[in-house]
Amino acid sequence: CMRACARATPLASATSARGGGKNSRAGTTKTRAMATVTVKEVATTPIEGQKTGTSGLRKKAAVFSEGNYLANWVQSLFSALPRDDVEGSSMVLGGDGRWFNKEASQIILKLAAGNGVKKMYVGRDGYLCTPAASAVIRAREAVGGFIMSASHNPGGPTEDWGIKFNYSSGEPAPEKITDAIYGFTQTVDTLKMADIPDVDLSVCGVTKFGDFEVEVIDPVDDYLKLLKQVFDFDLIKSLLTRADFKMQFDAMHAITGAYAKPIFVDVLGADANSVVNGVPKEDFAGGHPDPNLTYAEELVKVMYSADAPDFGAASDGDGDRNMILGNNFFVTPSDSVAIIAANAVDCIPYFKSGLKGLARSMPTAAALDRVAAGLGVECFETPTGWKFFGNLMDAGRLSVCGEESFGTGADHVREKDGPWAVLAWLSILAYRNEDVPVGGEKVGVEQITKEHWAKYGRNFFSRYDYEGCESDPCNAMVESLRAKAAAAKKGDKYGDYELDFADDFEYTDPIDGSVAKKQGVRFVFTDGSRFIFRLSGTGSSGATVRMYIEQYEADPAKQGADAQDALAPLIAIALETSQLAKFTGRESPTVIT
Ligand code: VG1
Ligand code: CO
Repeated sequence: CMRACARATPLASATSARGGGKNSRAGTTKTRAMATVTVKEVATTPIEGQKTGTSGLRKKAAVFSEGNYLANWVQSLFSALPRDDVEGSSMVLGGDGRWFNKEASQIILKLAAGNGVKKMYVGRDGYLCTPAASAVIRAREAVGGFIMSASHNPGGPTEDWGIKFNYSSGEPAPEKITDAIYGFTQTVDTLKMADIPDVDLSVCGVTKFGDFEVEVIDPVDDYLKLLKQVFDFDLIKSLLTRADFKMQFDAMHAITGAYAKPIFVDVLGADANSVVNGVPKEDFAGGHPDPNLTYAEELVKVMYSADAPDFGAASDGDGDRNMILGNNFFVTPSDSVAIIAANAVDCIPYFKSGLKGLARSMPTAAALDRVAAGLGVECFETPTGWKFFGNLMDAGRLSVCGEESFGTGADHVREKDGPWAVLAWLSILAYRNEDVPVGGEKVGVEQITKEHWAKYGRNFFSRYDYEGCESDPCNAMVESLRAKAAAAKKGDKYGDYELDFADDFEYTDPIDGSVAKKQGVRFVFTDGSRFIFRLSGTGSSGATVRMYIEQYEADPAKQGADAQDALAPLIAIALETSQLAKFTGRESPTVIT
């Protein structure tokens, strides 16, 4: 791979010029040269079920840490990638700091060296939030990168572990690659493991083993540099240093703890108390690092209290999700991406010459479509999962996109980006309050959202999750919904709603023509209201049913309603049509967002 080999970072060339062996930057850098790497061929046998889901491979940590489970998958990945991509390449490694990441890092490094990778960039302590990993892949022109994370799933020895591979523009590997990996996992019999010692990942610097080298990098630097190019940091600082502005960012003891203080406090001047649960823990302190109204309850409590801060936000395990709250106010992710898009050109320098296009995943409410129509740009509807946005971005047709599952992002990287979404909202707030004197009537999150509804209409949205169900009855329910959708006809009545169409969502990628089928059964009504059912592809065991409900309201007088009240009739119809209670035995969901 020409691109990956042609480049040497200043640090790497400096250390190799000296031939290693000395501390080149006291306290932070060490260099160690070793003889040529020998590769051991370790016999292994295939393990069942190593199929990548919506976002990487996720299993119980106990499964991943047992025997060759991880090594088999990583070896299969190296076998699946074109030889030219791997041989002599640079790759990136990092993760969300969860239990087993340290051991996993060493296994991945040995396999990378054994399979011909020339250089690995590793975030210090094995840390890289998912958007930062994407940024590092792009900044270092690496051929790809490993992200050790099960994202919003809990961590620890009895909880989940996961791994994703992102390709050279920083995007989650396409299904073509993940399917090939799965194929190799069914036949893998040899692990190519370099015979090298464990590498100390706690200190930045280069360690050389013959032709192979590991460079431990600061997990924040490349990413922060990029964010500074995207946003007007002075503008945001003007807001965060106001005496009358308070924010609270909850890192949920996950990876954004490593980013929040350096970015929000040290660079942007927010009060040190603005960051809570800011120390990453291997088990997320026993929490479920999923930023929604159920699991981020500590933040929700503060934001719904009498003296709530002006702005609240939280992020998930690997830092790609975000939740946005105002003083006693919650912004749905579907609204959030629409509001960011509507304000991007005015408030975010990266977008000042206009937006190329917008996109959302299919179950995400269509608020964004209305912004696209207003701006006169394309709007794409993709299957669930970030991997479908990358092609559109690479083709220069997509600037801002989002998912209802608290994922929001743009084409500065190829992942959803939690801190980016927080900075986008802070940019909007800073812009709207630039001329408001301290102590004056500030424009808040609620006002910005309500103004948006008044202009574009409100898309009421809710998602019900039924977690930890048995797989077979859930599959049977989806089968039965498919049959009902196939049999349904335009004009059929569902209560007061009249059917426009029903189908199982299928997506043809406009760039490469690849087709993704069976992406969710949807019933769409003539007024744009919808209900959708699909099964989660990120769980580590059992099944999770997701039910998505949306209804559009153009009348400002009715936009203030509670979403659950506004959606109640449609929710009842969806439950009746699916026979969910009968199939799953569940009377109520485990999470409502
Ligand atoms: C969920 C969300 C999806 C998101 C995916 C990965 O997938 O619905 O929108 O892209 O998680 O997010 P599923 O298949 O469980 O519905 V993360 O933060 O886990 O990388
Ligand atoms: Co995540």
